[in-house]
Amino acid sequence: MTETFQFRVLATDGNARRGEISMPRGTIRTPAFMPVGTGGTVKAMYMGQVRGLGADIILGNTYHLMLRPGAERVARLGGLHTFSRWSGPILTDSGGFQVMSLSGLRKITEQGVKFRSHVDGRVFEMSPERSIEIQGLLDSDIQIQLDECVKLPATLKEIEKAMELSIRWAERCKVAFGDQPGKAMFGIVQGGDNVNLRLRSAEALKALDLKGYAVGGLAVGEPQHVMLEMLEATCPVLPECKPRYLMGVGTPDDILKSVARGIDMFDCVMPTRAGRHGLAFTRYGKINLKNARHADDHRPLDEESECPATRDYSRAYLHHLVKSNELLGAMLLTWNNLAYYQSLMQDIRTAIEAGRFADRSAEIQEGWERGDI
Ligand code: PRF
Repeated sequence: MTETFQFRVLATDGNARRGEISMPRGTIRTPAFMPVGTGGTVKAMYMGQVRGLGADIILGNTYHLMLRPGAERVARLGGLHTFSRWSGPILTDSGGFQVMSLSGLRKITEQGVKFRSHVDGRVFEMSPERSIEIQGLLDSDIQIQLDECVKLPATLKEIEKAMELSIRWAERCKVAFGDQPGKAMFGIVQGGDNVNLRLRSAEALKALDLKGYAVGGLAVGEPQHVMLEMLEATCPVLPECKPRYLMGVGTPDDILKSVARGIDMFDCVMPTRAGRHGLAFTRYGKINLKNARHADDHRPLDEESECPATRDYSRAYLHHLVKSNELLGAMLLTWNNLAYYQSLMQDIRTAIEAGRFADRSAEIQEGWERGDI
């Protein structure tokens, strides 16, 4: 642990990087997966369980927390770490993407975004400066610039306009963030599915000399090969000595392929949300516990796992819980899924260190394809 925010690349294997972010609240081993704790909770999990699975950092959302319970209130209650009882680093998303995907009636101007809350219909305004102020009130360790993310497909003009606006907002966020040695503010590369726009965005942000770079505007409707092409174009332009965070991605397969292209950090609702919908991620691929074929299956999801949810409960019991809409079903499957994601990240980190990332990726993919029966 250190007083200042630092990133070191410890090993590389092809374009894959094994690194470490050190900051006052803890060390983040990369490639890292950040469980999503939108409203100050990783749904259906105790923070102790999340930590126990090996998560070094979790994500929180400016948008949700500003609406409820309110950023000033969280600050009065001691900040998000004290409030939620997570003592490690927290990264907060800026709210731009959630405004686009969740709120009703929104208006984007040079000044910022104006939107209607999905909670109670109240109208809010958020400038890049206010987003950083809120993230500060939450006491977020890694803050993210306000951006405009367009859903794909979109016209070149729409993508370019949002990308240019995001660059200007990055500059304003950098000024608003100021000099905070123990914390970081990341910029977001935008540019949709266009390589030239991606390169322009990455170059402009690089010139701002930020402490880290997110890649946004992907996994928003385009096929996987397009996302990977954008990463292949973008990552080589970003500084080698700064962490790279692919926002809102993804499936275990997306993660393997993005690490191979130089991404260091991920977040996604997939393991937590899928867990609440009866879907389990395992070494053998995805298992839908709603399916009647599990009703008499006494086997656990994976008897070799160290996670109690994965190792100790029969598929028949999990099927029963899911079918009866029991809270414990969501809890056990979320636990299993986050355990799988964290074990995948550890597997990836070990493989990069050993210089066998490509081989290990192929083995992992074979496991998913082979299945368990
Ligand atoms: N911008 C922000 N948050 C995000 C995204 C983005 O483009 C995405 C896109 N996958 C997920 N979360 N601010």
